[in-house]
Order: sequence, then structure tokens, then C-alpha cells
Amino acid sequence: MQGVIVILVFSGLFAVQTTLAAQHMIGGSQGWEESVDFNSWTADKSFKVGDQLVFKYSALHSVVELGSETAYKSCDLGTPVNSLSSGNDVVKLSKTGTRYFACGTAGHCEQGMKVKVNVVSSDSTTVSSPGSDSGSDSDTDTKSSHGLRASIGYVLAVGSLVVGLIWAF
Ligand SMILES: [Cu+2]
Repeated sequence: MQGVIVILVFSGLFAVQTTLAAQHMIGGSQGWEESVDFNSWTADKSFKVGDQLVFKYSALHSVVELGSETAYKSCDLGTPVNSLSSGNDVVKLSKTGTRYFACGTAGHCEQGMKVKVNVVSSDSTTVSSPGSDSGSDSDTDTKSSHGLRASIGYVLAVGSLVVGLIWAF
């Protein structure tokens, strides 16, 4: 029986770990589509090192990662950093900095099918993004969403501990 408790506690701790690293479905439920306004989609989100981006799309689209703000602004797809086309692509955010993505289908980037993601340190409680004009607002956003994810993990951990104890007796 103690074995069961140990397993449940560890699964709870694992839940804390996984909830701290978020997976962001690009474009929300609509996915990677021309109809989504990606600027407003990213506006209320914070992206941290260790998080993942998921691009879901039909064969009409693809994902091209661009190397610079200039290429992103002008939709210059000539020198991509990376190209993806599975329709269900996961991109890991392994370090801080800005990542630029556009659709590789002719004309789609110009129509607004592009997204820019600012990746911040996973352990920072305050966001320092040079060049950003929304300093204090994004600070509070980051803290609250981080706190929410942490508390979901905490509830799962306590929940599995309680279930473990009920099982044991
Ligand atoms: Cu497209």
C-alpha cells in the first residue's frame, strides 16, 4: 500500500512539473489559419523557456521560421531558419529571445499569417523585454498566469496525495 502512495505522490509532483511548462496552441482552437489575428492572440500570453508552440493546420499551409524582425516584417521567406510541414508541428522554446514564424504558402504571410513570440526566462518573475512599451502590464500577466499554472499543479499534487491516503486506509 505504501508503494501506491509513493506512486501517487510522484505522479502529483510530475503534474506540477508539466503544468509549469506550457504548451501553446498557436491561434487557439482555430489553429494556424489565415483568419486568426495572431497579434491579438499573443497579446495576453507569456512564453517561457521550456514552453512549446504547437502549429496545427491543413495542407494549405506550412510553417517557416524566420531569422530576423526585418524578414518577418517584409514577409521575406527566402532565408528561413527552419521549415515545417507536418500539419502538427511542435516547436520547443529552448532559450530567451524573439522567434518569428510565417506561413510558407504564397501570399499568406502578406495576409497576416505570421506570428512573433517573445520568449522570456522561465524562472523570472518580472519580464524585462527591451523595446517593449507594455512593461508593467506584461509583468502582472506573467505572474498571474504562472501562479495559476503552479496552483493547478499544486491541486493535482494534493489531490493525488489525498486519493493515495484514502486508498491506503
Ligand atoms: Cu497559410
